[in-house]
Amino acid sequence: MAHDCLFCKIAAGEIPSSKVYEDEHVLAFRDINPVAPVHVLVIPRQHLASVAEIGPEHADLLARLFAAVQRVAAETGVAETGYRVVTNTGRDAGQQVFHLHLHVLGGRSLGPVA
Ligand code: D5M
Repeated sequence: MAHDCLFCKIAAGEIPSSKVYEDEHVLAFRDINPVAPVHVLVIPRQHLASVAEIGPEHADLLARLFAAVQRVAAETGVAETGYRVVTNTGRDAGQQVFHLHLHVLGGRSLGPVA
């Protein structure tokens, strides 16, 4: 657990969240500031600051993250209608929380990317 990391604290249950899915390696919870009817964050329990810290040793973890994305999409009803997966990396992307997270967005037509 990284010192003073909000999402590590959520993963540890020290800060409450609206959980959608969890297992040994991955947690998914609703974004506190949703920008779409479905807006869920999928995070690894392991602390990685962003995409920039992913290496070959994280291949299994990435597969688990995307398996969780598929489950979240199914459980929130957007698997059929479609959804977007976004991960912000660094300043210009507007990353606010430096614990790797995938935004799963859906429930409305999302339009073109950026
Ligand atoms: O996105 C960080 C996201 O994290 C942003 O959409 C708000 C969300 N957030 C912040 N605090 C919480 C808590 N406590 N619960 C749920 N969601 C939260 P970024 O990609 O870093 O800009």
